[in-house]
Amino acid sequence: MKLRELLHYNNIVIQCHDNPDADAIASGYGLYHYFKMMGKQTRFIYSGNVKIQKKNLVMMLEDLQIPIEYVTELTAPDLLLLTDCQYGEGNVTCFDAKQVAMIDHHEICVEENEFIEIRSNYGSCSTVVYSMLLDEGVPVSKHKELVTALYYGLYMDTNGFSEIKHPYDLDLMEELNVFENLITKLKNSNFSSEEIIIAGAALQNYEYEENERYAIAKTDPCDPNILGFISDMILQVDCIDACVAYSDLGYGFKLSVRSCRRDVTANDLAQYITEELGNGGGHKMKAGGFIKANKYKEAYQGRDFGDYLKQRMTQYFGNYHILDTRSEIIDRSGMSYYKKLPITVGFAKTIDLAPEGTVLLVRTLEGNVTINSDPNIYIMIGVEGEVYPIEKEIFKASYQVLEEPYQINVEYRPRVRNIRAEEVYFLSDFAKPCVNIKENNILAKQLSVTTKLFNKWYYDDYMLGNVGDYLAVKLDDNNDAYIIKEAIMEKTYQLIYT
Ligand SMILES: [Mn+2]
Repeated sequence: MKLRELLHYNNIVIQCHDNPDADAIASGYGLYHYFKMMGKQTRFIYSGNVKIQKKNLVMMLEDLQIPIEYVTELTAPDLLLLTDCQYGEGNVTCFDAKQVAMIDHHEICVEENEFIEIRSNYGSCSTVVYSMLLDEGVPVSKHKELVTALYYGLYMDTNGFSEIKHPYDLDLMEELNVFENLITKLKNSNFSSEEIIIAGAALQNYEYEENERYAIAKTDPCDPNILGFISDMILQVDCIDACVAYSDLGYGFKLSVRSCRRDVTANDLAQYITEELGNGGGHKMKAGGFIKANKYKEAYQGRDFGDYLKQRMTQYFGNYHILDTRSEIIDRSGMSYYKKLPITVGFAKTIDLAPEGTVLLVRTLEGNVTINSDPNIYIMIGVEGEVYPIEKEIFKASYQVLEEPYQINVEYRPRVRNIRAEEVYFLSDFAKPCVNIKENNILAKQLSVTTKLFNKWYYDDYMLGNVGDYLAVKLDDNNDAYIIKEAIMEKTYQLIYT
């Protein structure tokens, strides 16, 4: 769904979930701003049993002059546009409307159609709205109130930017035109005195698992932002290497995950815990997650959530294999020969992007890659928009340049940031297509256990191989091993013989 597709409605009501948080308010305000700007008759509302009371939210509404209204009744508008929630879910009051549309970043709970835009891999709904506004050509950065609201929405939904997931989240986090003083004020009126007591109680009563050195802390109902604070503290305990803090919000469980183990990233752990019940993600040390109450109930009727969590953690820690190619020989038994298919990918010369010696930050769906501009270094762009540097010599020996325009169709087009000049551009605008010409055979087998692979490039981080993904080795170097994701393997390699 694109925002411009909703412009034939005249009477539009934006509604966020009951008991709105900063993200719900900010994303709704972003939408309100857009439809107002396009000359529509627009209202921004919320309902439920309670009006907004939290100090920081009241301050946010006042300082940014966000025209949100509390209502208990609504005359059916032409379009009811829900944000940060889904129609029919327990956390939002349902009003009648001629047409209902929704924008959200939680796990999808409704049937998809052309009026639904749900991006579960985004850290906040503010980020979804931010990218949708950019798609409509709205110069978001110029509207200081708007950027500040969206920035704060993301800040609050990701535990102070620590549990960020998507490259668009990073783009929003780096917006500069925000009211810094207001942000500082808001950040420092985050907890009420009751909430700090709740945090204290959670810190006193966490559960500890000695063998795997992890902890689980439960809080009484509170602002989910307390969770990040609690998990950050617990992780610093000398005998704890991983932890989860959680809170039962009624309509679901909010989780904050931390890890400092080399073989467990918080991101993987959060994804594993929330698998099939919600969504989770973040980074190496910090991640967050959410599990929907109804999905949990369906699957584990009546079971204590703390018990579930403990069992899930035990399962996680006991169920993966670690492979370190620097210290062990890869077992080739059961591997088959595969040939790399000639596939068109993209490349750009770093020197075309910035003068020699410039540090370039390339942002992709998988994270940031730092590459120096150098006449001998090119940047490859893979089929999924993944990016990696390659030496000119190797490139020339392996690829043939094609004389046609380069096209890329991925969720997030890689962006290049010239840190010195503070300029941002699309990598694809500087890229040309090319195709591999070198015979590039490998040995590979499908994994039957979750595998975490360390090699000479992945020393601090591992490459994660799930069941079904492939463990591959180069023919000429037994210890040059890596993981190829199942979907990528099918697209890029062909089986020669087993
Ligand atoms: Mn949200």
